[in-house]
Amino acid sequence: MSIWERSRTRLIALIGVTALLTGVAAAPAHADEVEQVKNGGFDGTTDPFWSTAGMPMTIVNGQACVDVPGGTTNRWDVSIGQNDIPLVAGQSYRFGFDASGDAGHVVRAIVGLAVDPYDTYFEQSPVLGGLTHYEYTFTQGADTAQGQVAFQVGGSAEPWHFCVDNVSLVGGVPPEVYVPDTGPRVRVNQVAYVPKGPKTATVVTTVTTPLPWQLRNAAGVTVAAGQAQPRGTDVSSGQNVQTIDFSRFTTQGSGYTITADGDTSRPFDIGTADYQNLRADALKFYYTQRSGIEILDSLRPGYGRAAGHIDVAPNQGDGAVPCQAGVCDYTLDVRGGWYDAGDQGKYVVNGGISTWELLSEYERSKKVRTVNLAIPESGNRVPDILDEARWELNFLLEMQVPAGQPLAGMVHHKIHDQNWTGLPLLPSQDPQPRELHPVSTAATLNLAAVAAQAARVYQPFDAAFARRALSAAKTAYAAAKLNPSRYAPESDATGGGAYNDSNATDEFYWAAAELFLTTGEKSYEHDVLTSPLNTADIFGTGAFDWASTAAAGRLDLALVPSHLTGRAAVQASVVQGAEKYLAVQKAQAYGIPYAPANNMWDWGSNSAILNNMVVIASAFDLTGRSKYRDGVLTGLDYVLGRNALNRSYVTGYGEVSPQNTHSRWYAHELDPSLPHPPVGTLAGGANSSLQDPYAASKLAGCVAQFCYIDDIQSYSTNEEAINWNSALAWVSGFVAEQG
Ligand code: 9MR
Ligand code: 9MR
Repeated sequence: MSIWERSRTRLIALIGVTALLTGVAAAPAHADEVEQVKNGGFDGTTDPFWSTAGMPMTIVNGQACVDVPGGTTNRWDVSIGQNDIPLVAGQSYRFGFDASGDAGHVVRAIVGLAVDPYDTYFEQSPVLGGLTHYEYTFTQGADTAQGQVAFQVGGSAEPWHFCVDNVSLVGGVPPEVYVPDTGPRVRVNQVAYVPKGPKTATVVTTVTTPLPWQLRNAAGVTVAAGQAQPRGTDVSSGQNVQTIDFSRFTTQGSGYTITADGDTSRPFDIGTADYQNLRADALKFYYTQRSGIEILDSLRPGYGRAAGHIDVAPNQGDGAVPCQAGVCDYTLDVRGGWYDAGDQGKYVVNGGISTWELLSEYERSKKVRTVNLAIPESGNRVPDILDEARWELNFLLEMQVPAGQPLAGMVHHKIHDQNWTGLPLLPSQDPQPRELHPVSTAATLNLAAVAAQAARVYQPFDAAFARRALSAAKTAYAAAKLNPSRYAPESDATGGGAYNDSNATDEFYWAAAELFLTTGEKSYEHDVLTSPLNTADIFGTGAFDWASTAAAGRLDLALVPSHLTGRAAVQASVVQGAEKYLAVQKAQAYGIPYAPANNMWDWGSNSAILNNMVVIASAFDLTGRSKYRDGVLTGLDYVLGRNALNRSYVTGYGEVSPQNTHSRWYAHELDPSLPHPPVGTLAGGANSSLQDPYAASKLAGCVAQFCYIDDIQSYSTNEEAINWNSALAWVSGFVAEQG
C-alpha cells in the first residue's frame, strides 16, 4: 500500500472515531496532516534515505533491506535514515513504519536531530520478527529544520537481516490522549500497614456524603466497617475524594481489601515483614549501581555485569581522567563510586547527600548493622551498610585536588562523559571520553561534611581510614573557606547533569556541624553558631536535597550527642519542622507531607516526600511521641500505592510498581535481553514541569500527582537515583523497627 493510501485510510478511521465520540463533524485539524518523509515506500529507489558505511540497502519485495553486520556496540553504530526533515515544536506527529528482522533483534526507531548533539526527540525500540506495522504518536518538543528519521540496528554480536517499508512521519495529527490505567478507586498502601499504626485509605468518588466502607480479609469476610469522611476536591490530584480510617483494626494477615462506593481496593497486608525486606532491598540498590567493579551474578541473580569504567575498551576508563580543556593539567584516578542514576556520571554533591543519608540511617539506629546486603564484603565484620557507603566515600576522597596543585584541597564537582550517551548502554560499553569538571565550593563542603561524619562512624572499624577521612575533611573545609563562592553553573550540562548550586551557605553550615560533632573543636562550633542557618526556619517545601543541605546539619546537631551550645533549641527546631510537615499531611486527603507552592511538584518528588518524613521520624526519635511515628507511616502509604495513580513507586513492592525506570542498563523496555530495575528501586515520581520530551508529549496538562509515567524515556519522572534510594532506605529502616 502506498503511504498516501495508508494515511488516507487512517485519516478516515480517525474522522470516524472523532465523529462517533463527539457526534459532530470531524475537527478540521486533520486536514493539515502532512507527510514529512519522502519516498517512505521505497518505490524503485532508496533515495533519499542513507545508510551507514558498509551496509548498503537493497530493495527486496518493495522494501528496503540490509544485512546488519555483527560486532558493533551501540544501536547507532549502524543505521538507515532520512535527513532534512523540518520539525515544529508543539506539533503532534504520527510516526509509522513496517519492519521485519531476525527474531528477537531490536530496531531503535527515532525521530531526532541529524546534527551534533544528535538529540533524540522520540524513540521506540520494538523487538522484531515477521513484517509488522508500528505506529506511534508524539508531540515534538523543539523546532528544527535538520530533523531526521532513523532506524538504528547496531549493538548485536551476530549479523542479522532487517527490512523496513512505508516509513511515515505525518505532522498535524491530533495528539493522542494518554489515559493512565488507575484501576479501582479505593486507594491503599498496596504493601502493608503496620499493625499498631495508622491505617488510612482514599476513595475517589463523585459522592459528597459519607460513604460506607467494609474491610474484608483474604477469605472475603467483613472484619471491619465504617463511614468515610468526605474531603472535597484534593488539590494534588484534582479529584473529589473521601478518606477511610481503619486504624483500629490490628489483626495481622495478608490479602485484605477495602470496598467503598462499589469499588474494591487492591489487596494489602497488615504486618511488618515487608518492611524488613524493603529496608534491605533499598540498600541493596547500591551494589548494582557500583562503578569500577564486576557485579557478581551470584550475589544479584540476573544483574551480573562486567565492571564499568576500569580502562577496558570501549570504555575510556576512570583510572586517569583528565580535566575538561583548560581546567587542570593533571589526571586523577577516580575509579569506583556509584553511578548517579540512569546515567553513568558521578557527581560529588549527589554522592555526598546520599552517603550522608546512609551513614545517618546507621547512626540513628545501629540495628541496621546486622542487615545482610549480599555484597562482596559481607561477612568482613564491618556492617554491610558501612561497606557499601565506603565504596562511595573512597570515590569522594579521590575527587579532591591533590596537594601541590592549584586549588589543592578543593573537590571536583563531577566526572562524566564528554557527551550524552544513548539508551541502552551497559557501563562497560560506554565509549565516551570521561572528564573532570571544575572544583566547586559545594562539592568541597560535601566532602568535608561526609568525610567528617565518616571519621566518627568508621572509627571502631578502621581507625586509619577514620583518620584519613578526618584529615581530608579538614583540608576541604579550609580550602572552601579560601574559595567560598566557586559555583557549579547550570550551563555545564553536556554529557552529564549540572547539579548547579549558587549558594553554599547551607553546605558551610552542614560541614561545620559534622566537623564539630566529630572533633568537638571550638572553631567549628563557632562556625555553626554564627551561621544564620543555625536558627533559620529551614524546613520548607522539601526539607533537604542535594542542593539544600542545611537540614542534614541541623538533624545531626539535634541527634548526634555533643556539648553544642544551644543544643536544646536546635532539637526544638526539628520538632517544629516536623509539626509543619504533619500539618501539611493532615490537610491532604492522600496524607502526603508535601505541598509545593502552586501545586508544582519537583523532579524527584518521591524523595522530597521521603526526606520530609526523615524530619518527622527524627522528631519521633527526639520526643518518642507516637504522632510523629504515625506521620511517617501515613506518608509512606502515598509512596506505596495510596495515590491518584494507584501505584507503588518502588519496584517489586505493591500490586503495580515501576518496570521501566530510566536507566541505561536496566533497559528491558528497549532491549529484552537486559533486566528490569532490581527490586527496591524508587522511581523519581510525579514532576509537574514535564522536563523530558516523552513526559511532555504524554502528560501535557496533568495535575501534580498525575505527572508521572512508567516509561524508560521519561527521565524527569521515572529515573532512579542514589539520592532517592537513600531516602527510601532511611525511611524503610525506620519503619522496619516499628514492629
Ligand atoms: O539520561 C539522562 C538522565 O540521566 C538525566 O537525568 C537527564 C537530565 O540531565 O538527561 C538524560 O539524558 C538525556 C539528555 O538530557 C538529552 N538527550 C537525551 C538524553 C537521554 O535521554
Ligand atoms: O535530581 C536532579 C533534579 O533535582 C534536577 O532538577 C535535575 C535537572 O537538573 O537533575 C536531577 O539529577 C539528575 C542529574 O542531573 C543527572 N543524573 C540523574 C539525576 C536524576 O534525574
